Amino acid sequence: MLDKLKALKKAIEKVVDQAKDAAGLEQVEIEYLGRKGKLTALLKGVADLAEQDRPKVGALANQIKREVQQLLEVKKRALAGGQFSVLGETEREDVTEPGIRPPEGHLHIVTQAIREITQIFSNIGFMRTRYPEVDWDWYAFESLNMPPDHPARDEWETFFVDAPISKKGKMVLTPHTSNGQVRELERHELPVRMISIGRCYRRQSDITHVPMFHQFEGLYVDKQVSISHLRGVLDYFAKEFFGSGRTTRLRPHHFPFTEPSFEIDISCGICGGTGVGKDKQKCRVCKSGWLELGGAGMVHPNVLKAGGVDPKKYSGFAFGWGIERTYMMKEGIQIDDVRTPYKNDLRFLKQF
Ligand code: FA5
Repeated sequence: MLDKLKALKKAIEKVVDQAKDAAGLEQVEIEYLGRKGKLTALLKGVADLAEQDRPKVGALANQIKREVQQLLEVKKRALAGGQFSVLGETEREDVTEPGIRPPEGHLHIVTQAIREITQIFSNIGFMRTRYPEVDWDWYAFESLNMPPDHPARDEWETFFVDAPISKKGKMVLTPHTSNGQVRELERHELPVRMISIGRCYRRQSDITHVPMFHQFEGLYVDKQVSISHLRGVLDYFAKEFFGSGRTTRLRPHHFPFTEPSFEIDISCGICGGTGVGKDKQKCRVCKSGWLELGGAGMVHPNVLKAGGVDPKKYSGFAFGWGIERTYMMKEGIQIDDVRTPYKNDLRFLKQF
């Protein structure tokens, strides 16, 4: 048995050496190591040996099997390497061949909306500004005519930051972009025509609310600014952004930092302003044919004062709208849940 094994090893070494390509080598492997291979048969025969011979012969048989496997592997690599060196000699890279285009992304729909909104307002002289997303309570609430304990603060469901308290109060994740109003007035450059766009944070999540969203805040302060100016600017924006077929309405409302105050609604783009969805049930987005886009009003005298502006000489209007909701209401955009753009589902995002 031992002699047979040694002879077989020699025979394998010879045929492996002579193999010219991968197919030939595979043939050798099948012939000797396959299920019915010659070496496999010898290995099986070890079990029939007398008990005292089995350990010695078994060990040698396994050792030979390992050596043969190694030999095959080395030869396989040698043949593959050879193949590439031949390719290197016979083939050339064609640098004129068109490349493979990598997948290309695009701006997120919120960024697209921010750019469009910025452009529309810049056409009528509003300058884009940015104010902190983490700000003092003074700018987010108190300077806006909302002293501590003012009940209106509840509506903003604010995240407070665990930071040292300063003269300007606690730190908050800004729940609206209105913190930019007094910050802009403090620059003392009148008249003001600001469009401030930024992220806002509130403890809310449902079909029309996300915990992180964006607002654009308009502020116009000059001599003799009236509600007509406010209506004119908002109508201009609505026509530019949504198209002439849509209508807006002002509803009386209360904000502590504007007087009088309004909420602005737009006819719903999902149900066409009817309030009834495709399933003949109430439209799941607006429920009434109108969707609230944001608030607006004439800047409260106390806010002008907090920003160092004399309310006897100057007046102004302000508005703050949600970008996600505004985009949802755009012509042809059928997004029926404000959370969808933030799910990072490429099948959805690729459509825009
Ligand atoms: C305000 O935030 C006021 N600062 C707006 C304002 C500015 C009024 C200037 C007067 C003058 P309100 O809480 O209603 O108001 O939010 C304004 C808009 O932000 C909403 O109409 C909605 O479009 C959007 N919004 C608010 N919360 C969320 C949210 N959690 N997710 C998505 N959008 C939101």
